[in-house]
Amino acid sequence: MLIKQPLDIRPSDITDEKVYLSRRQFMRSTAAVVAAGAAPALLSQGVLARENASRQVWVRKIEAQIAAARKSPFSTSEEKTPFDDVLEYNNFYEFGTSKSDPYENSEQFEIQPWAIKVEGACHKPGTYHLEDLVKESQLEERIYRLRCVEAWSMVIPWVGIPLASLLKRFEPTMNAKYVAFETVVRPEQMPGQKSLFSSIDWPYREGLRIDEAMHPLTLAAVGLYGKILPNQNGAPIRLVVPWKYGFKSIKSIVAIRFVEEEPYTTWNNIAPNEYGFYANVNPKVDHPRWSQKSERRLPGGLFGPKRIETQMFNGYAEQVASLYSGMDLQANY
Ligand SMILES: Nc1nc2c(c(=O)[nH]1)N[C@H]1C(S)=C(S)[C@@H](COP(=O)(O)O)O[C@H]1N2
Ligand SMILES: [Mo]
Repeated sequence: MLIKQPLDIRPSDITDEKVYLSRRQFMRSTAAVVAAGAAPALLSQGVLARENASRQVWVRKIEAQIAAARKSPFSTSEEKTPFDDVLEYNNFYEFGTSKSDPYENSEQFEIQPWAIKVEGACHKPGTYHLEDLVKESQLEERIYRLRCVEAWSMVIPWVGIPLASLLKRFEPTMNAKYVAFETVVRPEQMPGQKSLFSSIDWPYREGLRIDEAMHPLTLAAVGLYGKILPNQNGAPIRLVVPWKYGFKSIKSIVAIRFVEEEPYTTWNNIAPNEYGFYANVNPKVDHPRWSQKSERRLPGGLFGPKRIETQMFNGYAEQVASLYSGMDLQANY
């Protein structure tokens, strides 16, 4: 019996993640059945080794492209948050709700191959393989401030594709007023999605107005600190919208949908009075339970936390304020 191995599967063969996943599960269970029989270990090891090899080839390719990323004038010269802090202090509820959970629980998460479903108001809907999308893109390094709604912040050197250039390939139509994004659902690899106590109705969903999505600052990140994006930071592809609270920057994206109405977004739906659709960083609009006037910049100093003032639009007002001219930012928080 012939079973296609990952190395033989070309991106064009991959139609749908579900199809792929069942193929992979099939391979696993086949391996398991064979393992129970005559020539066990060798065969199942062969399958795993090929999966590993395929992943490594992919990582090498993408990291070569990351190394060749173009520097951006949008980068801040502020001191970067050290790599370890970026890796070990995260919000990624799919892996658990405490800050160290994503680091501790995401090691088994599989990022290759990765398909993205593109739907809605565009001329080129379909299922795209991430490998193809990245291969045909010029990557940029963007050192951005990241301001979480919980009032902590970091400075992170991302590498990615300007979202506008990615979205333009799908040729959105005039009806595309918003873009909706979804994170993968994979409870077998994401313990937070199995939790009975989760307040989130999976998948995690986010969205932007089309002009926000097309703004030159908006990035689809595939790397950070010159490496492929770590699992806990939203591998293999996540949004980075630097003038908005961190929860808008959705991780591990598997679906992009061009829509006419403001889409469902996860935190806005859980607590609309606390988390708006816009979620622009704004020191003048406090969270109902805490002030947004200042933030804790990570890491802390020798003598305790480093408190700094929060800037309007997280310091990107010059570039983005015009997107909201005439809008009441107290009402549209
Ligand atoms: N799918 C998904 N995306 C997510 C989150 C999440 O829980 N799930 N958390 C958000 C929040 S609240 C923040 S602050 C940033 C954190 O990104 P980082 O862990 O890479 O610093 O990711 C955002 N994207
Ligand atoms: Mo956040």
